[in-house]
Amino acid sequence: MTDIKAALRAQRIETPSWAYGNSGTRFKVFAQQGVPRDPYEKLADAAQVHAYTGIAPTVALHIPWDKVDDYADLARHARDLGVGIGAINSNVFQDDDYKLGSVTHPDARVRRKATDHLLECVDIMDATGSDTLKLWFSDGINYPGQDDLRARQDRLAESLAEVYDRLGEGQRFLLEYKLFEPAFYATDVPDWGTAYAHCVKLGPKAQVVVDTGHHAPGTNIEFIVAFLLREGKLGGFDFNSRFYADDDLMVGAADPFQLFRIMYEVIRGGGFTDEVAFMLDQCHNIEPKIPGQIRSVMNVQEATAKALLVDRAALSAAQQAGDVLGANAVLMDAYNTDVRPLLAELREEMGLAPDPMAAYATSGYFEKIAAERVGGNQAGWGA
Ligand code: AFD
Ligand code: MN
Repeated sequence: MTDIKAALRAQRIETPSWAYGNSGTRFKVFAQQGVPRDPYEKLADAAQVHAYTGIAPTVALHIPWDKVDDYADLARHARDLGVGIGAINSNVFQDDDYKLGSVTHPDARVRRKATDHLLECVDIMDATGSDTLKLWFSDGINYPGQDDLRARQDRLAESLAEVYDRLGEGQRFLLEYKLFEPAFYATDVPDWGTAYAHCVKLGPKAQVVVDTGHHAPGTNIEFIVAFLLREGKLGGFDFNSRFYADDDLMVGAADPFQLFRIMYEVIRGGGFTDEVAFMLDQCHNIEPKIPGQIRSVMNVQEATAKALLVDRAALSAAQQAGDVLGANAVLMDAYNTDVRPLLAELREEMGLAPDPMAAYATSGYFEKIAAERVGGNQAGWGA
């Protein structure tokens, strides 16, 4: 059990700055009390998640939502709070110019503008010391005939190649796919195969990020994880969960068994290392922001603990012997283990409260920010 605890102690989960701002659906964004007004306050809230879980030390930024005059100062502020800047997320989906696409747009002027933004994100990586650029393109078309599917792939490849060549030593980009939305007929990076193919062409600094909310219902995500790991192309995760589409629910909330199976394939495939970025990408609509992130981190931790409990020797023996029920039983034994006592023990050994949710709830932090953060512009969509 000591090696499992050591592995759990070393786990790192990154929270997204945009999780702490107001967010919602196209129908309504419900503003909440105490929401940050700027990236500095977002980092303060993210630092609370790390303070209570002990395994969430980095925060992903989103540009321009987290634009500041001095990124080195922002990185210093993060360090003073006990956290660090993680992945830099580009945003080529909210400018009016991008209505018909960004890097795949038919107009070369728009493509140039979008690619320049991606290059600016690499400049910010240099300033913050981030090693990871996350690229998600909302690019796509709504009607057959609207644009040329193949030409859009050519444009995408051209922009990706320019960004790839700009990456410095130790830097990489993670290309994210999403089946649909906001485009309704064809999305230019819709699935893992498209992302994988572009990354293979570009080289080792280009990898795929699996956003668990971005697949068709019933997709076997752990198969994708196993395959990408085997190819050295699993750059990381954007964890969340969904019942129907890209619902942005707390990871593990909709299907904890799937999260366990994903974490099992990560561990089995040798991906439980710093090479794979375990990031949350959840914009909660009605959940209180900080507790929603704490619970999400705990859900990943619980799935990981269960996956680490799998008796790999017994499983392999049963698989070799073609013992269908025996092999399944080995996996289910681990999944059905209540790991909460183990995690509570680990937290106490780490000098943390055994129940992070209860500890945060009674800390008074929410009441403090609700009282202090009055006025100003609350961060949210586009902020
Ligand atoms: C949206 C996109 C995608 C991306 C995230 C941050 O769907 O998941 O990773 O914004 O840009 O959720
Ligand atoms: Mn994502």
